[in-house]
Amino acid sequence: MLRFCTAGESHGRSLVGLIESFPAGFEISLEKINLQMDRRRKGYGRGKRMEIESDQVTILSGLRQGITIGSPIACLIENKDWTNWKNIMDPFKPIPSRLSPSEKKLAFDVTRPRPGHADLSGAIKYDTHNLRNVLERASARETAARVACGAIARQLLEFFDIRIASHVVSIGKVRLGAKKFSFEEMEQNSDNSPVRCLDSQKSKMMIEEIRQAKKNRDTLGGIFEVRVKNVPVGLGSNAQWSDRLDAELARGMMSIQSVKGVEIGDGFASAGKPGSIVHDRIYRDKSDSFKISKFYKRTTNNAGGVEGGMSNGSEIVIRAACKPISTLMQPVATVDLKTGQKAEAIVERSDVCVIPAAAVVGEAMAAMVIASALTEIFGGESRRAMEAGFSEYLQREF
Ligand code: EPS
Repeated sequence: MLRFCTAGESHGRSLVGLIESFPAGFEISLEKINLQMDRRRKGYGRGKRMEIESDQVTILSGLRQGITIGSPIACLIENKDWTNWKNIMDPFKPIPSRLSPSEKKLAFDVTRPRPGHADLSGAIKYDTHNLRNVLERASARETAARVACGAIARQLLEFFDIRIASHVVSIGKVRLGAKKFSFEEMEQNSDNSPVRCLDSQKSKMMIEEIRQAKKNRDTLGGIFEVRVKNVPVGLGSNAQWSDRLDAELARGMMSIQSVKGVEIGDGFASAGKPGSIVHDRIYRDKSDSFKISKFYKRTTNNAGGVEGGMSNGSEIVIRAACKPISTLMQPVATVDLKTGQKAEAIVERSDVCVIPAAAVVGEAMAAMVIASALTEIFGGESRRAMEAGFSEYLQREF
C-alpha cells in the first residue's frame, strides 16, 4: 500500500510531499512531474499568487539516476512568496517590532474568522486567537504537494497503461449539458480551455460567470469530473469496508479543500431511478483478447467503474462538487475573537474560482488511490514483481 503525506504552510519556506512504499525500479521523469504542477497553477479565476509561484519540484530522496529505489520519495516545492513572508512566518525568529503596515495586518489582524473556512474550528481546537496558525495549513496551497506526489504515482500507472483525465462539469450556475465526452477528448482537449471545459460555448459562459463574480467581489464553486481508464478488474475489495475502492476514491476527493460532495458514476441521480434502468448489463465480448479486463463488458457505465467496492474494468468516473471559496472580498458577518464583538471576516488574497485547478488535484488523488490499490494486489516491492503479477492476471483464462 502506498502512503503519502504533505507538510508546509501556504506562506512558509516550502511545501513537502512524501510517498512511502513506492516500488523500486520505476523510471520517473521530473519533466512529467512539473507538467502536472503547471496544470494545477493554471485556470481562469486564479489569484495573483499563481503569478508569483513557479511550482518547480526538487526530488530530495527515493530516486537514483531517475529510477525509484524503494525508499521514501520526498518532493520539495519552494514557495517563491516566502521572501515576502519571512518576517511573519519564520519558524524561530520572533516577529520583528518594525513591520510594514501590510505585514502588520497579515501578522496580527487575523482574529475575525471567515464563515466556511477552517478558521474558527481550528482556532478553538489549537487554542489560538491568531487565525494565521490555522489558515496557513488549511489553505489549498497544500495541494501543490499532492499534485507532485500524484504525478509520481501517475507514472507508475502509465507503465501499466492506466490513464487519468479530468474536465470541469460546472462553474456557478453554468453547467455542461447531457453531451457525453470520450476519455480521449478529455485527455487531449480539457487543458485547451481556460476553465478546462470541453464545450467551447459553455467555456465562454463559465469565464463570464467568473468575471462577474470577481466584479461582485464574490466567489464561485462548481463540479469537476475525473476518469480513470484501463483499470484492471478487482482493485479494492468487497470484503472489508476500509478496503473498498469507491470509499478510498471518495475519501481522496473529499479531502480536497472546498469539496463538499462526491459521487461515483451515476451517483445521486441513480437514487431516483429503478434498478432495471440503473444496473449496467453484462456481456461477453468474444472479439476481444483474453484480457480479463476486456473480455467481460458492460453495455453502460452507470456504476462508474466500481461494483461491490471493486473496479469492474469499466472507466472509473468520479465527480466532486466544490463549494465557493470562503475568502470573500466583501464584508461577511462574523465575530472578532479579540473583542467578542460583531465584525467583518478577514480578507486575504485568494482566488475567485478554483474548479479547473481542483480537477487537476482530483486527478492526483485518483492516481494515488489507484496506484496504491494496484501495489496492494500486485506487490509493492519492485517493478518486475508487479509486472509479473499484472501480466499473469491479465492473461489468465477465465
Ligand atoms: C493557492 C495558493 C493560495 C491561494 C489559494 C490556493 O495563495 P495565497 O493565499 O497566498 O493567495 O491562492 O488558496 C485558497 C484558495 C485557500 O482557500 O486557501 C495555491 O497554490 O493553489
